Parts: sequence; structure tokens; C-alpha cells
Amino acid sequence: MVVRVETKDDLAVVTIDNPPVNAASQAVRAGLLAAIAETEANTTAKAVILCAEGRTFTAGADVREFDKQPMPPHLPDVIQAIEDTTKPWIAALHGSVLGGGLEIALGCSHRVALRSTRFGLPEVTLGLIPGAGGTVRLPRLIDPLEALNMVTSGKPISAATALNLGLIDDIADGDVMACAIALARKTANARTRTALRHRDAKPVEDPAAWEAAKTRIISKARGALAPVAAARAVQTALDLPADQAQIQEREAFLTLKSDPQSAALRYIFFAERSASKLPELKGVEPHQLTSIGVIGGGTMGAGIAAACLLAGLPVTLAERDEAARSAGQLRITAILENSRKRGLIDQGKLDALTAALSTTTTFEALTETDLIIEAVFEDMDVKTQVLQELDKHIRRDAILASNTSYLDINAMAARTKHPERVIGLHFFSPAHIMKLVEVIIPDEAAPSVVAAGFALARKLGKIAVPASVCDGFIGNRIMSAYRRECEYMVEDGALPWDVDRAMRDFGFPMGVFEMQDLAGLDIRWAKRKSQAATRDPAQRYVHIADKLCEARRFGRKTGQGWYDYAGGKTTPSQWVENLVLAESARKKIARTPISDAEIVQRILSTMQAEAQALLTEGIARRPEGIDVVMVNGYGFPRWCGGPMFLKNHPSVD
Ligand code: T1G
Ligand code: NAD
Repeated sequence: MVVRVETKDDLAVVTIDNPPVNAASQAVRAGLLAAIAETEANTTAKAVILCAEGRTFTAGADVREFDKQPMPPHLPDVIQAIEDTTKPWIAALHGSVLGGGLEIALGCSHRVALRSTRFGLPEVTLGLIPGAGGTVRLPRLIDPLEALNMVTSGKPISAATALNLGLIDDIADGDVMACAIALARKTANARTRTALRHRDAKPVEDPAAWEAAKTRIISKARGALAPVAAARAVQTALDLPADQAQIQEREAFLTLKSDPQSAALRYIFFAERSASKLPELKGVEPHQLTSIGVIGGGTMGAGIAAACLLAGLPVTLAERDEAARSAGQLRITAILENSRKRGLIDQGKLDALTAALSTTTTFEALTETDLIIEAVFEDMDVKTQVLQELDKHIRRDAILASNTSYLDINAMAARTKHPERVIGLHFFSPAHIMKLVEVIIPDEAAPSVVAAGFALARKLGKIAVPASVCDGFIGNRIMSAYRRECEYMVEDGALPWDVDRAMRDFGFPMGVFEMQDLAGLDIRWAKRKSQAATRDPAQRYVHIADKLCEARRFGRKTGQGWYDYAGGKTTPSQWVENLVLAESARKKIARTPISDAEIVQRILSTMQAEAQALLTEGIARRPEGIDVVMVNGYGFPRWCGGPMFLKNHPSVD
């Protein structure tokens, strides 16, 4: 029974039980209709409490149903039936009350929640808008600007914020059912509240702020349809009576649901959850993870340490000397302090996390640590020396993980005493914010060690994608390939700012040349110089980036790179244009214009070719994993699904 009805004295309790997230499937919707009829007929029940089993109240519609023929009863009808009951319905909420789950709760007359509950309308993240009255009822309950932000951002709010906004009536610190029962007794016998759909929308307090918010939403959308449709739906909810507005909401929802963008977003939603599921790890017990060591407190080490602390894991940071130890500690505490300033943690939590961090300049302190991540310089000798030193101190069942971006972890593991306990955990900068981790599986790694890598990623709330060892793993290898193609195009006829414009218009947050200026051109220049002797002379090589570096044009940090950065402005550089034209002439290339469409097509084709090679070589397991990497680590527009999704669904872009 996915919905059951019980009687508790003079109350009825309706419980949804549809693991894992109590999604509002067809069976749940039918069960709720039956529960409405049963509780209405129950003459002893003076009020109804609606709750759910498991880790969360209904977290939304069952997204897996969206690719099938819609089956009645439809959620808007179920919610309206709840609203039309003669008895008060009190929603007792916990977990993540999202999408259709929040819409169901809005159909109830009252709402109480556990303090840890989150509320949201994340439909836009799936290329949709709420389709069961969320855009109509919410601005009739809370401030319309707050409603607009919730609907268009898809971001959840806390129970405390929900209470402040008037979205819920009360918060329970322990037993949400007791809280609901108390409220039910107060409201029993009659529905004292007007159903939301019979209320007028709340007034817009500040019209200028309202218009500014809508303008910002549209400009931020870049190419995504859903946020714009969501803003339009909330505006309609203010302009029209609820029933008319809800008809338009449903039409917009159904239109978006059949749009390729939503198909892409639903694809990536499930791909992010399936990418880390490896058949060979089924039933494998991961090593315990109760304490983490981080070697190197630089950019990455500090971010990784902070991510582990924020996930509740104590961390020991080891640096090479006192000055670096102190600097690393400061970086970590600065990250934690910023989390406090952003309201992610309170002062008490900050103090506890700071106490969970210990720092040292030796490895003796790591003798009881479960997993140690090295984030030292990107140099094979330095990393090998660190791992070999760690071998002398750590437990036999401790795990060694490298955060290297490119280096051969098979070779690294081979130089340690126990290669089977070595893996790669390729975090992305900033490591405490970026969700993606590439879990690199060397040839000798033991399954329980690999399982621990995925378990740590899950513990940190990261999205983990498996990769085997190669130069650049999945993301960096694909990026190197399309960056090379972009430099070919600059030599062939485009200018760097043409390429960047085309990429931005396609939906990337920035172009590949802007990105290089941001990261610094010198890092890859050093790598190119180290590989010069072994470079394949037959492969086309573009010297333009080298010449920029020879001129000390390293990007933003030197005020000049592919662009000029004088006065805080990003300006196409005449110096670079002259260099590009001179290089094309030197190589006797007859430059021809390249359209934005062709620029994008050449980038996509290069990505897809490199991705296919990764699959053929067995470096990447499935196309879905490659798309998850490119969307979550390299700015590939999420509403296009990823290069491999686009390859099979060309209509999206
Ligand atoms: N439908 C179907 N399956 C879902 C699902 C959903 N809405 N949400 C999660 N799952 C599956 C997921 O694929 C995974 O499956 C398992 O549940 C655990 O998920 C009408 C139209 C709730 C915060 O967008 O944000 O309502 O891999 O690994 O980390 O207007 O799941 O185990 O086989 O993510 O604890 C709106 C989406 C839908 C919420 C829990 N709702 N879900 O996170 O577990 S559209 C959403 C989440 C809608 C209405 C509109 C998260 C979570 P498997 P998980 P988690
Ligand atoms: P960084 O230079 O900021 O930090 C490296 C740290 O390692 C320094 O603090 C240094 O003192 C410390 N260190 C060096 N030798 C040591 C030793 N023997 N013992 C202890 N500490 C030592 O470098 P970073 O950007 O943090 O990169 C670290 C690693 O992470 C590299 O392998 C890099 O390729 C990888 N990575 C970097 C990024 C990025 O965007 N920066 C992204 C992913 C992975």
C-alpha cells in the first residue's frame, strides 16, 4: 500500500509509503484520492494528518513517468480534491518537500515541519515549471517576490525561512506528528481557512524590484527555457484568477515536458545518479571512512580538507614546513568562515569544524587515518616521494588517493609498497564547492578501495564518475582536445573572441580563451615545454599560446593574455590579433571566416570524437558518465544534456 489510512482517536492519519523518496506516482495519486474519500466518509475523524514514511515527505512527481503517457488521476486534480475536503488537512513534513510534494502540501489547510526540512520547487532544474498549481498557490500564501525566486531558481529554503515566509504554520524540533496532532485538535471540525486557489494573490510590495527580478531571471537563463517560463507563470498567477492561471500553468508545463531541453535535463538528473553505480562494486563493502588525511594545503588541499570537515569528517593536514602548514590552515579556516558568513553553518558548527582540523609538518600524525589524499605539486617525483613516505607511517588498510590532474596513477601506485590501495580522486577547483569528482581506478586497485573512493564522494555530497588512467582522465582530456581545435580555428580564420562568443551563445558560462586567461596560461606552457621533446611532429601544433607566454602574457594575473585587462575591462587585444594574423601568414594559411555555428559544430564534433575514443579505450565506462563530467566540471550547458546526449539528440541545441 503506497497510501494507507489509519484512525488515531478523532483524527485520521494518511501516510504515503513509496520509497525511496515517496514520489507522487500514479499509485500514490490514486491512493490519495481513495484516502480523501475514506476520510470524508469517516464521521469520527474531525481532521486529517498527511505524512510520509522514510527519509522524506513526497519529493516530487515521479520523474520516470514523464516519458510515458500521463496516467490519471493527475496531480492537480488530487490537490484540488484535498483542498475541497470538508475537514482540515494538516501536512506533517520532513526531509525534502520538493516539486509536487510541496504542491500537495499547499493543497492542505495547514503545514508543520521538522526543523531540518527543506522546501523547494526544483522543476526548472528538470527543464519544467511546477505543473500542479505551485506557481498559482505559492504567491497566494507568501510574498510574490519570494515565490518568484523559489519557482525560477529551483533552490530550496529551510524550514526556518519557510516559517518566516508563512509557508508553514509551525516547526517541530522532535516529533512532527505530535506537532501536527496538536494543530489538528485546534483546527478540528471545520476548515477555517480559505483554500489558496480561492484567495487573491498577495500584492507586489515593490514593483521596481519585481520587474528587476524578472529581468535578471531572463538574462541569467542564457538559453534555458524553463526559468523564463517560470517567471511568466508566476506573473500570470498575479494577473489572472487562480483557475485560469492554473490552466495556463498546466499548458506551459506540458509544453516544456515535451521539449528536448527537459529531456536533456531529466537525462542528466538520472545520469548523475547512475554514473557511480559500478556492477563490479555491487555488494563490495567499502573500507571504513572516519578520518581523512590531506597532504598539501594549497588551493586544492585546502578545499578538499574543508569539504571533508563540512561533511563531518575530522581532517589532519600535513604540509612540508611550518610556513606552508600555517598558510594551509589559514586557507581552510577562511573557507569555513566564508561558509558561516553565507549562513551554511553557524558559529557553533564553525568552532566544532575548526576543532576537527589538525595540522602538522610530519606524517607521524597519520598513523590511524583511514584515507589520505595527496594534493601536492603536479610533479611525479614529488608525489611519488610523498606516497613512499606515507607508506612508512600509515595503517596497512589505509587508502592512498592522488588528486593529480593528469599524471599516471598506475605508475604512481607501482612505486608504493601496496599498489592495491592507491586510487585517484580528481576534485575540481574550488574543491569544497564543485560537485564533480573523477574517481580514477588504477589497474591494481582493490574493489573495496575503489568502493571507499565512491563512498567518500557520496559522503561529501559529490557526483562521482569512474575513469581509468590516461592523460587527463575524462574531462581534462576532452578539454585538451577541443582547446586544440579552437586554436586551430584561430589559426584558420577565427579570432579568440569569435570562438568565445560562439561558446557563450551556445550556453557555456565563458569561452575557452577567457577560461585560459582566468586559470593562467603559464601552467599549461610549462606542461607543453616539458612534453616538447616527445611531441608527435606529425600532429599540427599552434605556437600562438607559446608566443603569448614568451611575451609574459599569462592572462588576468598579468593584466594581459588572450585579452587585455586594463581598467578592469576585458578587451580583445590588437596585439594578439596582429600575432594571430602573423602566425597564419608565417604558416601560409589562407585565413577564411568561420561562422559561430561552424565554431560550435567543430567544438562539439571534437568533444564527441574524443569521448568516443575514451569509451573505446575503456577509460570512460558509459556515455552518461562523460556527459556528467562535461556538464558538472567544464560548463557544458546542462539543458543540452552533454556532448554525447547531443550526439544522439541533435535537436536540443
Ligand atoms: N522521481 C523519480 N525518482 C526519483 C525522484 C523523482 N522525483 N527523486 C529521486 N529519485 C530517485 C533517484 O533517481 C534515486 O534512484 C533515488 O530516488 C534516491 O535519489 C508535478 C512536475 C529528493 C533531494 O526534482 O532532488 O514534481 O539511483 O540519490 O541524494 O509540479 O533525489 O536509487 O535508483 O537523489 O537523498 C520535482 C528530485 C520533480 C526532486 C534526495 N522534484 N530529487 O536526494 O537521493 S518534478 C525533484 C532530488 C515535479 C510537479 C513537478 C533528490 C532528493 P536510484 P537521490 P538523495
Ligand atoms: P598548490 O601549489 O596550490 O598546492 C600544493 C601544495 O602542496 C603546496 O601548499 C605545497 O606546500 C604542498 N607540498 C608540496 N610538496 C609537499 C610535500 N612534500 N609534503 C607536503 N606538502 C607539500 O597546488 P594545487 O593547485 O592545490 O594543486 C595540487 C594538486 O591538485 C596538483 O596535483 C594539481 O594538478 C591538482 N589539481 C589542481 C586543480 C586546480 O585547479 N588547481 C584542479 C584539480 C587538481
